[in-house]
Amino acid sequence: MTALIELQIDGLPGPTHHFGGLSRGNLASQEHAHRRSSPRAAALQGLAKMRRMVQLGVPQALLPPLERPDLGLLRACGYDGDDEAVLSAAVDQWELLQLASSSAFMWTANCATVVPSCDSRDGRLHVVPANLVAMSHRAREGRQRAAQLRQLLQPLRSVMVHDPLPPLLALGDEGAANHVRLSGADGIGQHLFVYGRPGRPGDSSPSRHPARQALAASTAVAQLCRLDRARALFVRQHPAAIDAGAFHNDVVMVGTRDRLLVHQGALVDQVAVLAELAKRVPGLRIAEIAERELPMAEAVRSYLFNSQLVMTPEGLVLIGPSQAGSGRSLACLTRLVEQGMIQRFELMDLDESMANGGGPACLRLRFPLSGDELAQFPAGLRLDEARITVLEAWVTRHYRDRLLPEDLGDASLIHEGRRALTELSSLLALPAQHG
Ligand code: SUG
Repeated sequence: MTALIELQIDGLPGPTHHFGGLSRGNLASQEHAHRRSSPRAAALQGLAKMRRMVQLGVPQALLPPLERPDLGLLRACGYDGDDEAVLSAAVDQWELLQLASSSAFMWTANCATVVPSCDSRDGRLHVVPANLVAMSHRAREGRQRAAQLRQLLQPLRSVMVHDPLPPLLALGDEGAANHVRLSGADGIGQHLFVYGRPGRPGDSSPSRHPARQALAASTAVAQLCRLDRARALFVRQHPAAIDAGAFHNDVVMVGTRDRLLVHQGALVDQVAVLAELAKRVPGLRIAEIAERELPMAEAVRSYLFNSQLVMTPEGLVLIGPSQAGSGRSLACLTRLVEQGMIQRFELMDLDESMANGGGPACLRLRFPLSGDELAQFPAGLRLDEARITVLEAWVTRHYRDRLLPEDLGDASLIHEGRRALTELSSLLALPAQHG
């Protein structure tokens, strides 16, 4: 059994990072709607997390931002002329302008589902970019990411980047935010796919907030990834969890290898699901946090479960958001250390991302790779501390310190964004990307 190395691929917000209030059911996005944002702080906070990973000895890479404003979207709506004219003409179409300016691609957990080559029947590393159709401001990401990933991951011989699933609500796919790969001592991967939309007879809908992931999408993704049925389990997010603000399963669950941390109210039939997982994953250790220890509403506020669990030379370290550093969330973390579930934890300030509902785990996509695959991974995307220092200077040069929603109509953002991306491509020695 070849040992898998988990590469963390983080996204970065672009220069139009703002609080659009665009995600219904995402309580932080609603609460911070239309406040002033700091694209620069958002990017620097993300880079600080990446730096910490590198310092911990965790392999880390970066996925460059997509180009925004998305003038292609505006042109498709009939706005024409040169780029400035297109943006200026759309200024009174407030909602459309926000959709075109969304920087939500920064949360790369939603970018794709990844199945390692040791788990697929054809021995390929499968990447299925998520179609993200549930939210209009994210639905353009899928095809754009697929094109970007195909271009950037070319050196990886085993990789197969699929097309996103067809853009149907009934095939709504949110990527790795609703997928957990576990493996026990035998190294065999077990894949937990969590769907939210009613998918089987008798499934009820959440009553307050929309569910995003469809069962049909999860099964399609598993099929595209050539996963044997015996390696995949399809389970349902609890509608009450969605109604409490867990719009993605990774707001109430995180797992890796033989560890699973989960809130008691995360899933329908949770007792049976956890028993089945324990059967399938030899040596699996489950920390199920009870409602009385940490009420669901508090778990959603602190984003405790949206932490990263990373393997380091000193053992499994949990990287969580600073919001989890007090009250009952802190007590849970302390207990996890005492129980030996994790070696220790560190909390980070990711406030600009958190204010839009994105914690540490939302900001990264995990690529489980063999040693050979890691060696083939594009060097331009890999990060070390020196490169992160260069990127911090790049952010400071190109990202505004403050952005108000009404600034989104400012045509200079088009040029600022392009200059930033062009320079990033040359800093990382990547092929230039536009469109
Ligand atoms: O899709 N927020 C994102 C947050 C994604 C978090 N990802 C994971 N849990 N994996 C979303 O709801 C808010 C954008 C705004 O309101 O401007 C936003 O899209």
